Order: sequence, then C-alpha cells, then structure tokens
Amino acid sequence: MVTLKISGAVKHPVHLSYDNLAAIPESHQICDVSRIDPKRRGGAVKLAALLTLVEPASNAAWLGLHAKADDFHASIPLADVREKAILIYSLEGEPLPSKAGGPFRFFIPDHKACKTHEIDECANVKFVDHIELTVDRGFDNRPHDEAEHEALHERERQA
Ligand SMILES: Nc1nc2c(c(=O)[nH]1)N[C@H]1C(S)=C(S)[C@@H](COP(=O)(O)O)O[C@H]1N2
Ligand SMILES: [Mo]
Repeated sequence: MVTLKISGAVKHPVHLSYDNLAAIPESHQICDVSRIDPKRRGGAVKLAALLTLVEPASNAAWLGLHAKADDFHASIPLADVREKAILIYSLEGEPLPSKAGGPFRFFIPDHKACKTHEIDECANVKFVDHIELTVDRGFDNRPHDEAEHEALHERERQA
C-alpha cells in the first residue's frame, strides 16, 4: 500500500495511507477542490490536520515536500502555509491518480506565480511521498530561471 511519510522535527512521525487520510474527520476535509481552484479536481485534507497528528517541534520552521518519483523537492516556510495548504489525495472515492499528481499532491490555494516567491506555484509538489519538518531550510531543487522551468515542463510533457 502506498503511504505518505511525515517525519523530521515532529513528536509522532507517521505513515499515512489513503484510508488513514479518508478517516480524518470531515471538518478537516475539502470534499471538492474545484471550489477552491476551478482547474483542480479531487478531495483533500488540510495540512493543519496532518500537523495536529504529528505535533511539530516548537522550532520546526520549514516544510519539506519530497517527490522521489521524479526527484523533485521543495522547502517552504511553514508559517506561510500552515493554515491554508492542503493535500489532495482522492478522486471520486479512489486514490488520486498519478496523472493528477497523485497519490498525494501538495496544494497552496493562493500560490504566487512560478519563481516569484518561496510559496509559488512550483511548490505545489506532485507525487509527494514524504513531508519533512525541519528547523532550517531543507533541500529544494525547484527551477531557478525561465530556462530551467521550461526544461522541467518539457520533461513533464514527454513523460
Ligand atoms: N513532483 C513534481 N511536482 C511538481 C513539478 C514537478 O516537476 N515534479 N513541477 C512543479 C511546477 S514548476 C509547477 S508550475 C506545478 C505545475 O502544476 P500542474 O502540472 O498541475 O499545472 O507543479 C509543480 N510540482
Ligand atoms: Mo512552476
């Protein structure tokens, strides 16, 4: 079974499956992501609910988003996304398919344009298998300039 690992500067590291996420109380679920962003579909849980489960250390200040599948990683300031980011994990009652960034896709509802900010659209990491809380900024290989960004999207189009 595919699971999402949440570890690092937390009291209770966890591995969460689709079923574990679906069992999180309804008040922490977003049943229809298209109401937040008309271009997105699926169901999500609030990052805040995941953080409640793991209990970040008081000095945990960065959120690492790791996608082993295509070796894509982002490290973003936790305070900026703590109350608003979500994790999209379902589509029509099934695990989110990889063509939609599944099984787990991080999403910041009001993200900035690519490369303009630490919490830009590029930080909406697809295929996330590991969320890692850290005290200092962690590994981040988001594209730095237009050429890198275009090359990344070209690889995506070919995949
Ligand atoms: N795993 C992974 N996540 C990723 C990327 C990637 O190449 N791999 N590209 C990022 C970039 S640069 C952007 S702009 C958005 C694009 O999301 P979309 O394909 O849903 O439009 O995904 C981000 N998440
Ligand atoms: Mo991007």
